[in-house]
Amino acid sequence: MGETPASRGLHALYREDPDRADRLLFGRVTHPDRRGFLKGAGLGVMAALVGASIPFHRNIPEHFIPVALAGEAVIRGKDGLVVLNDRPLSAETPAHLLDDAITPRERHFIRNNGIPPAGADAAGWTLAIDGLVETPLKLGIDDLRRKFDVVTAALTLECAGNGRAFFDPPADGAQWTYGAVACSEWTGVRLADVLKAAGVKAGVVYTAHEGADTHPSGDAGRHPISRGVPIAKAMEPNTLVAFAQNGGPIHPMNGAPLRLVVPGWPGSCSQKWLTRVWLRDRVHDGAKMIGTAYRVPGRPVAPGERLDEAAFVIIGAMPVKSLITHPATGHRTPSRTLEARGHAWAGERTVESVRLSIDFGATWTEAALDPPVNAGAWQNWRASIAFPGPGYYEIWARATDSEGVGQPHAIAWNPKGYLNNALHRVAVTVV
Ligand SMILES: Nc1nc2c(c(=O)[nH]1)N[C@H]1C(S)=C(S)[C@@H](COP(=O)(O)O)O[C@H]1N2
Ligand SMILES: [Mo]
Repeated sequence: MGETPASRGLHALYREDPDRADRLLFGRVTHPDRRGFLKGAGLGVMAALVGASIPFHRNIPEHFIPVALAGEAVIRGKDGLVVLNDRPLSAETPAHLLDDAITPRERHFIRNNGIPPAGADAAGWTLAIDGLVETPLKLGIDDLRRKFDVVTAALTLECAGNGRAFFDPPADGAQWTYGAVACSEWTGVRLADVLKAAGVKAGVVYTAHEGADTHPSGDAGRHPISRGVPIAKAMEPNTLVAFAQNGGPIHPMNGAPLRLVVPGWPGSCSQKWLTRVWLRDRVHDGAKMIGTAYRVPGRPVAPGERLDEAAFVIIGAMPVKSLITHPATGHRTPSRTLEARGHAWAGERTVESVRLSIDFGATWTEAALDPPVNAGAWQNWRASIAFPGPGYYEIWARATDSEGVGQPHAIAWNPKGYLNNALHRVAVTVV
């Protein structure tokens, strides 16, 4: 439970290695003859980020950062997200902006491992279902709508690296604090129905997912990310192939026009810009499935301990966690009472209780906790808090799941900075 590390900022990224920054953010390749000339997909990405076409794009100098993106993140259709930048665009939502029961599209975090496709078009989109199936399918989004039950569900997505910023010793990767989690309402079809239509052959063990984004290296043969899930997880009724978010189009950075939503598992299983799901007779070995990606040691380890790759296991269901979305940390108030509220979720389990403490964990009181609106949705909680007098307080929240497993006070350290579900604390000063 450490300090929020200062974001390095886009400018720092450009200072360290401007060519790499260009490539990571915009897929912009510096040509020796026309240095910095931005075109094609890179231009599309920049236009999508600033929210308009760029009439004078030919004048853009090399290593240029649109002022709209510098400092405070201003991403078209996004509100108040903080850009992290050691990878292709990643942006998280401050906890107090996640106050809504259903996360608005403009506050859903963004985690890109590659260069998003520019101008992804719903009309021409196709999803291939192949591998170990009776009948390989190619389906447009209209086919999905027409041939299968269309369902809507509030589904929690959390990056497995959420909370990595607090690791000590630090872990490489996007330095998420609390805000790589969201629960939007997704509309689409059940992946199970689509796979059944193709006919799942005997011996299928795992799915393999592919999307239309491209690798930051520019190598067309490499996927930025291609993960999968055990076939049983793919066949669960709340694993969706989604074409709408909160009743409207999916945000371009959240995978429009088609994505998977696999609630309760690492966000990385929910392939964005989904073009293909293939079925395999073994655990998928695509990009970010192998080595130590999205894996944790199979046993507790000491902070900083070095381990053999063989000691790592693939992350499945995410652990129990809670977030305080009101008050915002740093809240100052003359009032001795306030209503605290937030969300809690527990992978494939439900949350049984959320308890709050204002005395650094000496005593705890139970918050009022709603059931999930549907399987896979986070649960909302609220509690009235009374402070004994003026001074500095911390509100601590601790959720316990349906199996009696609670959030830890300290991080269960692991080398890649995954699964930090230590309890959330916010500072409140009563004046
Ligand atoms: N095609 C594609 N799908 C992807 C990713 C990506 O980089 N490319 N990132 C994954 C990761 S690591 C996470 S946490 C979620 C984040 O979804 P979001 O960006 O919509 O919040 O998308 C997943 N799906
Ligand atoms: Mo992620």
